[in-house]
Amino acid sequence: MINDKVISIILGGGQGSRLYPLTESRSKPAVPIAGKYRLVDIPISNCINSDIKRMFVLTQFNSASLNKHIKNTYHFSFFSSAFVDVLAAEQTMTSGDWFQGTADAVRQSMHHFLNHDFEYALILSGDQLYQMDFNHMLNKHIASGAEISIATIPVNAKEATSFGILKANEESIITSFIEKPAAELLPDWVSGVSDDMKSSGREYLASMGIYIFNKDLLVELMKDKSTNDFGKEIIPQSIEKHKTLSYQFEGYWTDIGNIDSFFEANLGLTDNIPKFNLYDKSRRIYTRARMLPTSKISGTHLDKAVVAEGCIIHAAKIEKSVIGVRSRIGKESTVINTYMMGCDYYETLEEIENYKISILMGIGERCFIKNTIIDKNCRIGDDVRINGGPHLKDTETDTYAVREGIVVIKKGAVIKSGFII
Ligand code: ADQ
Ligand code: ADP
Repeated sequence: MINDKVISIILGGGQGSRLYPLTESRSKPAVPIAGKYRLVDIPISNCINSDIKRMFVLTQFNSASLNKHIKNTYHFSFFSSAFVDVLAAEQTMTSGDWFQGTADAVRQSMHHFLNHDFEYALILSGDQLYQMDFNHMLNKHIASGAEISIATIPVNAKEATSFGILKANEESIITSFIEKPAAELLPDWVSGVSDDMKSSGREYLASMGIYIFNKDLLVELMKDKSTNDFGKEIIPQSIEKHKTLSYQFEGYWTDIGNIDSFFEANLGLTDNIPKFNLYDKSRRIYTRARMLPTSKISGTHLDKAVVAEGCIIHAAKIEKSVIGVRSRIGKESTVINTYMMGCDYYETLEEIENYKISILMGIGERCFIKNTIIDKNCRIGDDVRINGGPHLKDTETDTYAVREGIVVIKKGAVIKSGFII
């Protein structure tokens, strides 16, 4: 089987984290999404659903949270060759640095990959929301005789400046590539996308940052230590020398690399028909089975609410919000346009009675919370008002940050009763 000849390499995140403060105390792949999953569950599930069973997650630092999640979630049969290995930037005889970029991350981990038998390396980003069968791409890659394949998707002019943009010929072979072109360069990069796409303004073909490399070529390219990045160096330098296929993807795909897009992607799950389908049996998204009790909700008007397991909710109203595992929300509180990640554990009745701080985990009574991300294990008192929106300037305190109008309450923060943002 062709999948047995593939290893997948998941790029778990660099230093300058655009998801800060969610990445203040954990590595990017461990960031909780959609109420019960972690970012890394998306690429791993896509691999499992494509029967690609050998996965490496490259991360900048070895967070306890990521290791615990992977160890507790992905148990494969004793007789299977499947594994998910977390490889953190490490000091070796030849390198004492953190990963300098995506290609450097792959280069520094190459000795681990070479312990395995493979012909193709599937390189994936760790911060994208999509469901894709990699076998289609793999089959096209092999059939075309390409040495590199890049998954691509049509995008509009506004999006085009933040992606790698390319042109391909009639055989879908890439003829030119530019990483994140300036807006004034765009007119030269209108590509051969379908009329349908053109009429909806999606005239540019963007790289999804998903690559297949033939092993021999990858080994060769990694020998050149002057290249640190796939998008900036490896891809633009390779297309003239090596046959590179554009594999155009038709489904839903979104990059969730910053707070704004992360927030939108999570709230998108509350749509009547979400673009990202968590209910598809054949493309299941896996995560840790927590064996939590069902959620208990009382006196709450719920409208477009996605509520995970194990919650205890007495709120007056929850609208267009994702409420994560073990969340507790007190009486007469209103939660709108909010992603509440939930809690890692419950406080026992004993702890609650003897609690030194009087603020319990979750949201207290009579609060109003809008346009907010509440990280795990936060304690929000009574009568708190958090009204995020474009009127707020970017700022940061010990307990929260504002990014493009979205208030992010930091993990474990205590917000006193009556506090107003
Ligand atoms: P970006 O997403 O901007 O563009 P980059 O910042 O290199 O590129 O990130 C790619 C992936 O690698 C992300 O998942 C990121 O978290 C991870 N990553 C970054 N640096 C890393 C490091 N040092 N170690 C480990 N992981 C790291 C890329 C391509 C574009 C393409 C977009 C699509 O360069 O051409 O259009 O992806 O999203
Ligand atoms: P995150 O990824 O959100 O940063 P972690 O994965 O590090 O969080 O923590 C989640 C785990 O930590 C849970 O499985 C929970 O069992 C455990 N945990 C953390 N703090 C406590 C605590 N005070 N009491 C009991 N369990 C805890």
